[in-house]
Amino acid sequence: MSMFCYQCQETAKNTGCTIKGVCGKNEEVAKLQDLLVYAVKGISEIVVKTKTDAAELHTINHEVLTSLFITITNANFDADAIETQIVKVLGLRDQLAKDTEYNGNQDAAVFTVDSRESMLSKASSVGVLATENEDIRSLRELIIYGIKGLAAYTEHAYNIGKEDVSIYSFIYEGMAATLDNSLTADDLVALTLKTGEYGVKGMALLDEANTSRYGNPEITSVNIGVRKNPAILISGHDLTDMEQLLEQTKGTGVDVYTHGEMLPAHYYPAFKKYDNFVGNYGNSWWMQVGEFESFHGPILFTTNCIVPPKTPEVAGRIFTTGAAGFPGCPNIPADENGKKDFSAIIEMAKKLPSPDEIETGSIVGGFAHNQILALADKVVDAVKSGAIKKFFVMAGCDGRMKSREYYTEFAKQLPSDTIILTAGCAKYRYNKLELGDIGGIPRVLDAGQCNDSYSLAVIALKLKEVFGLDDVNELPIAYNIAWYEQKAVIVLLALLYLGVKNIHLGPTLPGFLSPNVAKVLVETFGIAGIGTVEDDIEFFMNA
Ligand code: SF4
Ligand code: SF3
Repeated sequence: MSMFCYQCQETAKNTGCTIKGVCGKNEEVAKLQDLLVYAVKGISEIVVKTKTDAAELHTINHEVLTSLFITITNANFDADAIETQIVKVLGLRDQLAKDTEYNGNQDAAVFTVDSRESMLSKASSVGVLATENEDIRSLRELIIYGIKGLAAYTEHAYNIGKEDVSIYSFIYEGMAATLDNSLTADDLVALTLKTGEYGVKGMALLDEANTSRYGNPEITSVNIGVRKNPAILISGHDLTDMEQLLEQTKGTGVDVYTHGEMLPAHYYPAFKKYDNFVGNYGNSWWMQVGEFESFHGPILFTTNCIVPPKTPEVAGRIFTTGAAGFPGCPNIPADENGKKDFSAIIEMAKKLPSPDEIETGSIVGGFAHNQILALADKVVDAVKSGAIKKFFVMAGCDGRMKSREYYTEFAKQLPSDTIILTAGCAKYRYNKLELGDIGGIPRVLDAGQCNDSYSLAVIALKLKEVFGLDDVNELPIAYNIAWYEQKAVIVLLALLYLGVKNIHLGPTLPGFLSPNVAKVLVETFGIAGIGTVEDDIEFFMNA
């Protein structure tokens, strides 16, 4: 077996990618990512064993976030960039060991490598399969994937200047625990819930960072057509990149469009002032194949999800920044103040044709917690009068599997007295359907990016309070969540931590859940997969 990865929903046969990733990740990249995760475990071991205060580790904290983010599905396919990060992290690890007088011998904290070859060879013995017991392996990976998602959200908050040292301390605790052979399955289940607790903290921190800097998302109609100017497409989740791109393009005659998970940027008041911020082009991440061709202008990836470009023409227009990377595509660095120079992208845009129109019209979103709570009276009245029977939280990810048509069909067949609460790229499966409204409340309420699932939790907790209920599960809310990558894992763990039960997860249950771990999740939390649209709607409506 040349590689092993089972961290995402598209993993081969739902058991593991072993020759090449379904995502396009090759063996070399997969192994280097395994080694980078292992190096982070080594740093974590040193921090935990020497009881070092994370507040003193500024550079290391940030590099740990970036390293974990790099290993998220579809974030970085660039072996050279990952090797550079490994070298950097090992240097920091060794300096930390010296400074803290670490005298342990945990391999992750002490191993050395001196070439690409030695890295690949080392990686072969430290990947996912290094843990032999399949239940322990499953729980360790569940924790690591949750932490990867947490690291991504924490990195976005960091970029806005918001930090919470307790999150870094937890990341070290959690990553170090995955090396600790004395921990039992029960210990790891407890740590899984703790990961969810920090998931809530991380999403709350990012929410605070985004809204304090860019204002509270508000109801917004987003244009999905095009204008005739040259243009740049920006994808991913990082709003500081969004801000800098808008600042640098204003007055240049170059328009800016969002793709995929960047769509919710339109909902923030701070970005509405830019005349060249035109709209959203296309759909969710996997539709970039095709949509990037007809866009014609340069594309900036601020995070996942990158699909390896099919033609050199498209590849030649792709730029990355932050943790994102693709071989041959420039990665635009930040200076010590976080400033990035996007002039190369802007100059390229000026020489290229304007985008082809692929749709016209608009979509409506911006229903994050502040906006929904402003409408709370209306929502509560509609529930009391019976105009709204049930809410369906359908947050999460989209993906290319045909089985995801389930979500479009599910949205179409839901009774007209139900409301869909969404966040993340999952929304593209139904956000352009004509589902109407209930007394002026649209039937699809988009809170924003996947991290804005936090908003949906805040809304649920608020409704619980308004209706005077003891348990969030007594609300007329059903959870039918679509997952793909590790950010969805932290969203799921956060919901479990908040006490939400009976979440249905699809289109398949994670391949990394061993039968026993899956059983614990089913028995303790009522987690279930999906069935047919008809059966599931009937089940949810009668639950
Ligand atoms: Fe396979 Fe997903 Fe891992 Fe890519 S990220 S190698 S598709 S499991
Ligand atoms: Fe989508 Fe990749 Fe997960 Fe942020 S962009 S939700 S899949």
